[in-house]
Amino acid sequence: MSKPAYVYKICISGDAAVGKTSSILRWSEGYFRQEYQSTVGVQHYSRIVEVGEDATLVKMMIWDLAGQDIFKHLRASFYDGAKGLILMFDVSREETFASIPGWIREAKGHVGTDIPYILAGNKVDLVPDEKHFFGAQKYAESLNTPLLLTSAKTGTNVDDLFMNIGHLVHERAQEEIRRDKGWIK
Ligand SMILES: Nc1nc2c(ncn2[C@@H]2O[C@H](COP(=O)(O)OP(=O)(O)O)[C@@H](O)[C@H]2O)c(=O)[nH]1
Ligand SMILES: [Mg+2]
Repeated sequence: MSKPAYVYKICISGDAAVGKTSSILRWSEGYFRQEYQSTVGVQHYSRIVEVGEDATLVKMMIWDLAGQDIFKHLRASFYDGAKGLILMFDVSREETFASIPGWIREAKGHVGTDIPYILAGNKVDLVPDEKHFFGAQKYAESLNTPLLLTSAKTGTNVDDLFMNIGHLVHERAQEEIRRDKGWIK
């Protein structure tokens, strides 16, 4: 494969055990790991994908952070330079959805600028008949951000999740380039 034209850092955050690491592994390596292994510190995974109308090759670097509070001191460098954010909760545990505003505040505080983000309700395989997860759809609309219902276990919407944020980030980056060149104000 040829070289990517851009490299984008994208962070994924949310409470412990919502399925962040499983989702990244499903997307970047195509498998699901059943046993629980909590992420220690920061890890990253990447994949080269095509985005935009002209199928530009971009490398998406997904940064994964352990949700545990003891790692709070790592978070400034975790968010540094991020171009996009995935906020994940577990549709079978409402408290993980309740934590989302806190995760958004934390990311905004560290990143400093307004970056595209996307909401993901993971583990839909556990509650397949439910349609309204704690008002998540309304909440996403109020933030003007997409909500994807995913399952790292079955693979449902996982590709869509990462491609969606990839597109948003690429669009934003292209917009910034045009602005820098003075093509748009
Ligand atoms: N049923 C189900 N289990 C999942 C899913 N995603 C993750 N898990 C399980 O949830 C636990 C926590 O997942 P993990 O990816 O380590 O969560 P993280 O702490 O957010 O990185 C593990 O036991 C996974 O196997 C999913 O979509 N469906
Ligand atoms: Mg993890």
